[in-house]
Amino acid sequence: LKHPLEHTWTLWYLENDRTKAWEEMQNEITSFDMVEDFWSLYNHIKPPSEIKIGSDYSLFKKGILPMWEDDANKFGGRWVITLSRNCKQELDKLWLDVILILIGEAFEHTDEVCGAVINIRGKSNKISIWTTNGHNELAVMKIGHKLRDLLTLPPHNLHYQLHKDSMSKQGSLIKAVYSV
Ligand code: M7G
Repeated sequence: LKHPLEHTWTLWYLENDRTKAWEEMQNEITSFDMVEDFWSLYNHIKPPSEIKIGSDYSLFKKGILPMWEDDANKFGGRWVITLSRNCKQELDKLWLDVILILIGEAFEHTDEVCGAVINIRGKSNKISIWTTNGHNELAVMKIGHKLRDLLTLPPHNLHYQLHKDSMSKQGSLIKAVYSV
């Protein structure tokens, strides 16, 4: 007997390739809706610490593309954790914890959650949790506090950025609309 998840989730892998447009670099890997199927997938793929610099994994609710442009994301934003020089085990554990929080629906306001992304960028890796409405301050803040508590992050490490600000960013700074 398998154990169903609340939602069906899709795993995406982005491999950096300068000959392609950004959207074309996203590859849909597979979807799952059972706890046991999640673990067989997880045990079968490389952990984030082993994938190439410039790559991303994204885990989104089935039907939501891991892109700002998707209807579920276009008014949304992300809680970002920036990880500078983490050890491999810490990076992999944090990503697994984020996934388990998402698929285990450990939040109130889980309807607001779209997915999560890990960007492997060498010096500073990022893990972000994407939500659907950046102006739903109550839900966004509840999710931020829950993440901070469950992931036992030190204060002032989680910053919420609107995707519309990421889209139009000038230089590398994207303003945070909330922080916890
Ligand atoms: P990133 O990979 O999110 O972060 O964005 P990084 O700066 O740490 O590498 C890098 C670039 O990828 C952006 O400036 C965009 O050109 C492109 N990009 C990233 N995202 C998440 C999107 C997206 O959702 N849609 C589109 N069209 N381009 C994106």
